Amino acid sequence: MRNKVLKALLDSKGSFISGETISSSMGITRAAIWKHIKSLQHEGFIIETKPRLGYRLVRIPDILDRTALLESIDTIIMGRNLEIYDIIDSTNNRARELALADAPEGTLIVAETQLKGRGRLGRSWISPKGKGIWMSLVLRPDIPPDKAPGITTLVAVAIRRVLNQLTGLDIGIKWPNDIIVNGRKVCGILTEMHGDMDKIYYIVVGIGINANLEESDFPAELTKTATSLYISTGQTVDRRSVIVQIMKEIENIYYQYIKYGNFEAILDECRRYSVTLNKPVIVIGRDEEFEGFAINFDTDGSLLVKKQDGTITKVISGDVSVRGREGYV
Ligand code: BTX
Repeated sequence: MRNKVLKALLDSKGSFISGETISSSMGITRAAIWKHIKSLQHEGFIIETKPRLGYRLVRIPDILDRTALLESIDTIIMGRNLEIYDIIDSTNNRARELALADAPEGTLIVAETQLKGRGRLGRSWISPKGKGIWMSLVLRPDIPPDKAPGITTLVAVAIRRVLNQLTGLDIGIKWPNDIIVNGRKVCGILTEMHGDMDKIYYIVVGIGINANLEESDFPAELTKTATSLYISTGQTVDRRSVIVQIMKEIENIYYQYIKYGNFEAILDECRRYSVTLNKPVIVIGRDEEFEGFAINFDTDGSLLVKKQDGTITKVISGDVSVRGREGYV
């Protein structure tokens, strides 16, 4: 009922809607509606009430509300099957669980906080409550498994576009999975795949965006390498708009790619905004570490690194980290 009352307010798009209209369309008493209005106000929704005119939704609070988010998402597939959690271990875990239970492509899991947010190679991802965007998207691309790393590239390109459009900041892409502002990580992408030799069953793309975190939200060891949109612009961002626009942008780029297989344009955009290319880098693998110069991306999105002896090594994103020789980027 609470969601239905909220939906009626959202549908009237900033105009007044009378208690009578809501009550007759929903078949509940005006007293019951008043009770839900009061509880929505209590949650932080700003609702103006006027005798004879009724109710008007003035502002949605910065909580990730499923009804409000679904109302704003204007995609056909991405994010239409949506779960929102206050607390979760990891949105990637839940997405994987749903993917294994046949959840459709585009299923999106969002959480206010994660207790076991994770990065690549067993690293952890801090996810303070209500400050960031911690979400995972289920994809089922009909492409060969060796093309799966391209999905991370595509998502990075989509996120870079959206964050740049929303904040005007210079946003870079650090190969293979980080989004960078002022030399620091503002977003990380964790792509996990389940498939066999020749088929992908599903891919879960985990996206962590430091939206409104303050300096004090980061542990001391991250203050030199991590930042947030809020720290970089001095303004809080509306997390809902960020999610809505990212879903739209991923939908556009992803289906273009799946349909026409044109990865070159995506790679070109990635090259243009890369903070990794044309720099000395250190490649840290499980068993070895080497230095070289990042010269280009290969057609599959892997990184081509020229070693000092002139040989060129193809670095595949799976299990390596890349650091700039001068610092993090
Ligand atoms: P990564 O392995 O490239 O980065 C992890 C490293 O980044 C950590 O070891 C730490 O040094 C640093 N770090 C941890 N938390 C943050 C943060 N909030 N901001 C900046 N740096 C940080 C990157 O992995 C991929 C991260 C994906 C996170 C999303 S959130 C939703 C989804 N669920 C989940 O468990 N993971 C993904």
